[in-house]
Amino acid sequence: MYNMNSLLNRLYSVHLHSLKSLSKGSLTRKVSSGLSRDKSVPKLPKPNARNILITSALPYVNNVPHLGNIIGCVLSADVYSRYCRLRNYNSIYICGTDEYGTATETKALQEKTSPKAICDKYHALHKQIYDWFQIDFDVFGRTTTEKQTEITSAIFGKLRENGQLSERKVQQCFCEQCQRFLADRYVVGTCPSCHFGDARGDQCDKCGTVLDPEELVSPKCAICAGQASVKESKHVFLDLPKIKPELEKWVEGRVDSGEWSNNCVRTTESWIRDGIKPRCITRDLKWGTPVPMAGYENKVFYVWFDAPIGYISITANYSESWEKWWKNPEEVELVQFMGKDNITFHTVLFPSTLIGTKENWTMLKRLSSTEYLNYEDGKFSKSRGIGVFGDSVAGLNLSAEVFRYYLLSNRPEVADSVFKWSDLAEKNNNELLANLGNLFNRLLKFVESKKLAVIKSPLHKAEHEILNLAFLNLQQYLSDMEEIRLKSALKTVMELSMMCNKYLQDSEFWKLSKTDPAKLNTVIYVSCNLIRLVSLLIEPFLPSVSAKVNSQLGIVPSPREETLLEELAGLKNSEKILNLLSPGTTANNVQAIFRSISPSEVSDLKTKFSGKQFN
Ligand code: 2FM
Ligand code: ZN
Repeated sequence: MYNMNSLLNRLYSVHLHSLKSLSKGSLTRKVSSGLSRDKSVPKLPKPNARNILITSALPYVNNVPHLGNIIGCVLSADVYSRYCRLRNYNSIYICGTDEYGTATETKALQEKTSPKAICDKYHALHKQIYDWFQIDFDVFGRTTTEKQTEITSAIFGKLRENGQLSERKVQQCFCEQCQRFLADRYVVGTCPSCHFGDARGDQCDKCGTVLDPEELVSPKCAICAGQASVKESKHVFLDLPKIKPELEKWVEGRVDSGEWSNNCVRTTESWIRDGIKPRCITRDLKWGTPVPMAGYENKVFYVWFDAPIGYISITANYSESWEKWWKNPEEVELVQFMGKDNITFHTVLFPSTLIGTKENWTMLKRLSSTEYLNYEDGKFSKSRGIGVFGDSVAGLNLSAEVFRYYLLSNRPEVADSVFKWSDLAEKNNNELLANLGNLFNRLLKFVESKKLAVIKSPLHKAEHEILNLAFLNLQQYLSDMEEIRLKSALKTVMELSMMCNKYLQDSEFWKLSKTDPAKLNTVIYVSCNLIRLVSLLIEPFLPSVSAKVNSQLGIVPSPREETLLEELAGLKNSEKILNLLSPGTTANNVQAIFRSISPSEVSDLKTKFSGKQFN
């Protein structure tokens, strides 16, 4: 549980600087309307609005995502996207499945079907899993579309026109046994840089070096473990050294803005220093985006060349006016979420492709990356049945809120973190149930059972204190969310909830109807409004918890409610928090939102996901 003193210190240390910059942004910005969540009408950038284009790394279609994948991108981006909507920013959240490549071809062979059928099946599975986790995309598309071919061809054409491409014969890994050229990830061997013995052909998981498979020492076929031989094949290369000066200028600007994390800056700079050489962008494969060039009929684009173009083509399938998002750097902020192994593809390779076209693309502004989430004492492994995968959560009698809360409060923001069932249960019991659930349930049950209502009432010392703390807490939350420090923002809301619990406990509200009815009115007035505040701030993290609390308070969705956070961000003093609820608000149909998780459940869950289900 929390320590009250350290909590107060943390709140009081909110820098004046961040308060000023926040209020400057929020008070002067024109609030645009666009309140409806009607997804059939695509959103487009608007003048004088903050237009934010949010993407989550496109998950590989052939993998069932595990909890680490979910917190790594789609869930983190969802929280930020929900926050942006509450601030009435004009944002869209784009994601979809990354469907091309050998992995899909291999899966199709395993399942005795076509790559297309694999993509259809697993795209639907991904969508179902993300729906369960309440991930609210504006569009969840896929990369195997005509628009993808069209836009990739156009980008390729521009690169060619601008002399950014060259052709070379390359020696390439070939498996005699499988009789096929091996895609990068299907070659394994020793990393030439750190000598790790199990490096993949595209990247070493140990030292992070981006590799070409021929660079591996003793390369082997990852499918049949046979020795990989090397054969000659002709390929197209993107001339990164030629693009380097412009890329460096752009990266410097981004680094100076302070909007990239240290990890992101370090990884990018070291790659630019050591890794800038012509990069092969075609492959000997069938399942991919065709290369529009004579002599390349049997080849396709390298997945890491065309997958990021997927962000653009998915947007293009959402709206014909996609260029208003993607070729509009003056008006659009591009914010991208991903796991740490994806950083250089988004800060070097994709930006170089865009720069090379000499067109006016919307370039990456802010990147939020995560480290890895491990599982209990090791790693998630679908094949060994270790860890929790998205297709097995629905039947566990645990709500999406519990997973969202645990994953977000344990988000591997600056270092790897570990999923532990005992920890999940502890956080559920001590934080969700004993802190947040207690605040909502205890007070609202009391208001309902005593038939009380919110009445404007005089404030005393305790009320001024808690409102001032809530105001500081709100500023801290806003500054965290703007900087995408999601874990810290969530902690801030939980601290606010704890302070409200303390205020209520100190008021001894349960005795007041007899001893001091006027004070009871004050306590109900203040604490119900504070509950509304907590429920609003928790909404990006736990949307259905918020919806339940709102429904118990009789709040119906309305334009004001949908963007209430923008109104709050403009407040200059704490007493305005008391305008959140209309006078006369009551509580109805109050029910507990959380339940306790017992030690025996923990032990059953641990056994179930320890790989034993396959024994
Ligand atoms: O690492 C991955 O899961 C990739 N499928 C991410 C692609 S992100 C984007 F570039 F498409
Ligand atoms: Zn092989």
